[in-house]
This record gives sequence, C-alpha cells and structure tokens, in this order.
Amino acid sequence: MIKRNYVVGMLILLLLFITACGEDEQQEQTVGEKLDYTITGIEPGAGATSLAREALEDYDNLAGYTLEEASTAAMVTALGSAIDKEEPIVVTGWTPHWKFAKYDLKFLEDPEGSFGGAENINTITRLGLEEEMPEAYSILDNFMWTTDDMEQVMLLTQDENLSFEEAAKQWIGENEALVANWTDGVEEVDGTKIEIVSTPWDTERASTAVIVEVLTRQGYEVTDTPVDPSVMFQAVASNDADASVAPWLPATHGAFYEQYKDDIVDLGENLQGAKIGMVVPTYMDIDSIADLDTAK
Ligand code: PBE
Repeated sequence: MIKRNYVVGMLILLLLFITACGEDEQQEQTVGEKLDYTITGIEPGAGATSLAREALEDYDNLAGYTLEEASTAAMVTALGSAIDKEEPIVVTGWTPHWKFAKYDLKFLEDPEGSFGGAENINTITRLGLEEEMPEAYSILDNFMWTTDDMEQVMLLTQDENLSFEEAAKQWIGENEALVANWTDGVEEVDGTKIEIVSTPWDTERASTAVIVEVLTRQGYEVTDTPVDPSVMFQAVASNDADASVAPWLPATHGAFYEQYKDDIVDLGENLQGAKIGMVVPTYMDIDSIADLDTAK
C-alpha cells in the first residue's frame, strides 16, 4: 500500500512538472535568452574585442554574458544567418563596413562610454623617419581622405571583384586631384625601401593599398605587412616598421597608443568619422546596451 501511494505520488509530481515545463515554453523568451546571453565578437587581438570585454565589465546588466571571440568572417556569417531568420543578434561592429550597406543595422547606445565616441584613423611613423625619409614622411603627413573615399575602394573589391591593390590603382586613377595634394612638391626617390605595417581588416587593407601605391609611384620599394594591432604599434615603436595608416583612435587602439606613444610619431588623423560599438539589426526593439536583460 505504501509503495503504491508512493508511485501515485511520484506520478502526480511528474505530471505537475511536465505541465510546468509546457507553460514555461509558452512564455515569451527574453532577448537575452534568445541571444543565449552571447555577444558575437571578432578576432581576440582586435581593439574592438578589448573594448567589448571592458563593456561586459562596465555594464551590470551584462554580468553573465559571454563575448564569443572568433573572427570577422565568423561574425558576419552569424549576422547574416540571424537576419535571414529575423532572430536577435548583437555583434561587435564598426563603420566604415559594408554590413551597414547590405543590412539595416543600428549601433546600440553606449551610456557607459565603453566604446568611446567618434573614432578617427591616424597615421603613425617611427622616430627619425622625418629626417631619414623626408619624402615619404611628407606624403604620409599629407595623406587624408574621407569615409566615402575609403568605401569606394572597398566597394571596388566587392562589386568588381578587384584585389585591394587593383582597387587602389583604379581609385587613384579616378581621384588624381586629391592624390596630387598628398604628393605636391615632394621629390621622387629611387628605390628606397620602406616598410608599412597594417592590420588585416578591409578598412585598413583599403587605406594601406592606396598609400602603398602612392609611395610606389613616388619611387619607393614598399613592403606591407598586416599584423595584430598590438604588433603594429610595437613594430613602429621598435623601428621594425617605418609607418602605419591603420591605428583607430582615441578608443579602439587607445591602450596600445598609451603604451607606445613616446616611441612613435603621431601624424594625426587620415580619416575622420569612424565608429565602433555593439551593433544589432534594426528589427530588434532595444536601443541601448543597457536594455539587454540580465542573465538569469
Ligand atoms: N576594427 C576595424 C579593428 C580596427 C579596424 C575596428 C575591427 C579593431 O577593432 O582593431
């Protein structure tokens, strides 16, 4: 008898449990639940990744969230498939980038300022370059363009399937007047070797391809090495490389800049109006990083 009561009791409990589970499933999942409390990040060495890690500390509501660090390619793939299914996704994103032309996206507001505000892209050189390669130094110092210009180069690589080198050549051909501003009054050189260091993202592949082509036309023998942002700063600070047009400042690469600023020359911005942060499809009805619901 006792045994049978026990079995019946267990069955009732089981039934209650199953009913409760069923009800739970019917309840709307929160955005955080749908995201599995995950932010889709990019390469571990990117400046955007360090700032996203800091954001997870800065925002109380993000305690319990995970930053998935992989690659830009993995991030844009995840973004594309989430958008296909109209599912929520939060990525570490930036502009200029083609994802904003292809999809309807928005930056989440960042009331804690984890990602800084407006970003610029700067030109840096090693100490002594001005004296040793004044022609290259002048061109690097004069190099200044707009996000529109940069986007045109990136578009040529996509729409016309050109390499960055080919796209840079074509863009220069279409913008000779602007390029002439950078080289005006600068003397030609005869095969002087110069080493440019850059990072592997499309924005920097575009700017670096353009500056490499301009320096080549001036008579330089140019090598271009894409590396992690930390290595880029270290290379210029230790004279292993001559210059870079790739640092994103003041926030994205700010920590590296602080570390190496006494051992590099900062020629100021070559492009204004970049931005990084947390990016979501516009169909998500949150506006701020602070709107993400806390992990349960
Ligand atoms: N980015 C693109 C890079 C710099 C350029 C924003 C992904 C970074 O985070 O380091």
